[in-house]
Amino acid sequence: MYDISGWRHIFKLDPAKPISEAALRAVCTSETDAIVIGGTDQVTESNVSQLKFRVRRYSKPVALELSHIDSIVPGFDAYLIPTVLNSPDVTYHNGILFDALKAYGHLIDFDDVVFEGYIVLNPNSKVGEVTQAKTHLTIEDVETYAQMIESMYRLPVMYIEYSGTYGDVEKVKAAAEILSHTQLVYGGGITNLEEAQAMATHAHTIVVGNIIYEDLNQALKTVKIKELPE
Ligand code: 1GP
Repeated sequence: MYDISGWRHIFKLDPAKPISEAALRAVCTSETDAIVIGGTDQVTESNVSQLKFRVRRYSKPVALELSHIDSIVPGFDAYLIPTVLNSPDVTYHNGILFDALKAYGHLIDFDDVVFEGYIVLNPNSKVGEVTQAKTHLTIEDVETYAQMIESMYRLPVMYIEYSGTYGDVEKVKAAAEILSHTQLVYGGGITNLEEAQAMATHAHTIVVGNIIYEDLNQALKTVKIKELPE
């Protein structure tokens, strides 16, 4: 299994969104730990390949977060495989994974794979709509998922996903208090350093996406969380 435990800050690039060469250079030469390519809508083999090719010119580790079987592209350092545990649709637990293994299992190097236990908490996000995730979770529910992910499924990563909106710090904190070795990743709605810091106080890793396309300078400032004590 690929080890992402050293990643405190991730920039997530959406292959469906255009990004200028200058902006890409700023993102890839920043102090971020890694670039993840992933999205929910209009992710194709072609736009994933093109973005990978452009990001590969820099020395950052680059991972593909899998959402569609038809956009699996070789040549990434790591493959992040989400399983959305609060979706009632098994497609998003193991259905896409089953199809991926059936088609590509013989080609997969499992040393490059990271399995992520996702909890989707924003009902209005694309991922929330697609997976129909049960997003109205209490703190106790989030704690229960944390226990399930770490002690039962024994997944290396718990990903609290608020994609597009800033989440409830108390829920992130509650999950962090349950987890002792599963890596807690937070993503969603981070637009500045203060928000990044508030989440990074509890989550081991924060993911910054949208703001790259809306306000690049604010996005770049979020890497300063790496100066926080772990
Ligand atoms: C999305 O968690 C990431 O998968 C980041 O969310 O795009 O809202 O920053 P944002």
